[in-house]
Amino acid sequence: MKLYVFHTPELTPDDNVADCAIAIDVLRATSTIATALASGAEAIQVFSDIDKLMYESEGWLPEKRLRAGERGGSKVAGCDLGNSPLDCTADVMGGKRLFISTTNGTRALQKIQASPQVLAAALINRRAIVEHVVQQCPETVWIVNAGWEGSFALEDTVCAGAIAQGLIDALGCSLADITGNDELVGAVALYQQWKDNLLGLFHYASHGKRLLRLNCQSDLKYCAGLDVLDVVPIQREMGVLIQHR
Ligand code: 3SL
Repeated sequence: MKLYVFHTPELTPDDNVADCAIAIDVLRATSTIATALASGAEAIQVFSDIDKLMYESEGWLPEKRLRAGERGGSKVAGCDLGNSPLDCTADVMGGKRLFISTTNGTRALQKIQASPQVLAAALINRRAIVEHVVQQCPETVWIVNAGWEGSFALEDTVCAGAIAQGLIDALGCSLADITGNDELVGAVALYQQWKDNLLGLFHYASHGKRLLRLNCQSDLKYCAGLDVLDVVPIQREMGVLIQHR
């Protein structure tokens, strides 16, 4: 197995040759997606365009759908929810389809949507993702970070490193054995440096600081939790993720 990390959707090659592609947006889209599915959402449908989201979701009964929209960290007017994973409780999500559009996370998912296997990962479901990948044993795995508007993000990179380290441990191989590109080595080094203080790292991250300014301390704390949800969000059809069973 060879692992590659791409720091942003823009840096991800267009000719997708990965057997398995994993999107990461720790703050907060993939944390929200994992939480919504763990709380019983029927599926998550992702959009980069908010007008398209509104149009597509119109076709669903209001009691069967939820619309989540985020731009610049804040809720989009007209949506039921913003992008806080803490809003994704079982009583809110149960049996509903979540239509979601966020600034960067949903773009990362769209970038890899043509891959044979598409997963959404965050720190909170890291172990579940690692176990799933070990089971499938794909030859090539791309980890695509959402970043922030085309730039590197610490929180996504540390999560990529956490997944890589989890795979190294589970497969009993060396870093050299699974390294596909230099970014992967950097991500593992970042994880090794910060694994005991992931929340502390978020305080250095530009998007972590942005969310703190928006009073999202509890979201940061929740998203820094490692291996707390046993859920594997997997693409069932283009742009639609379900919980893998
Ligand atoms: O960029 C994104 O997709 C979001 O996850 C950003 S935020 O955390 O909701 O502000």
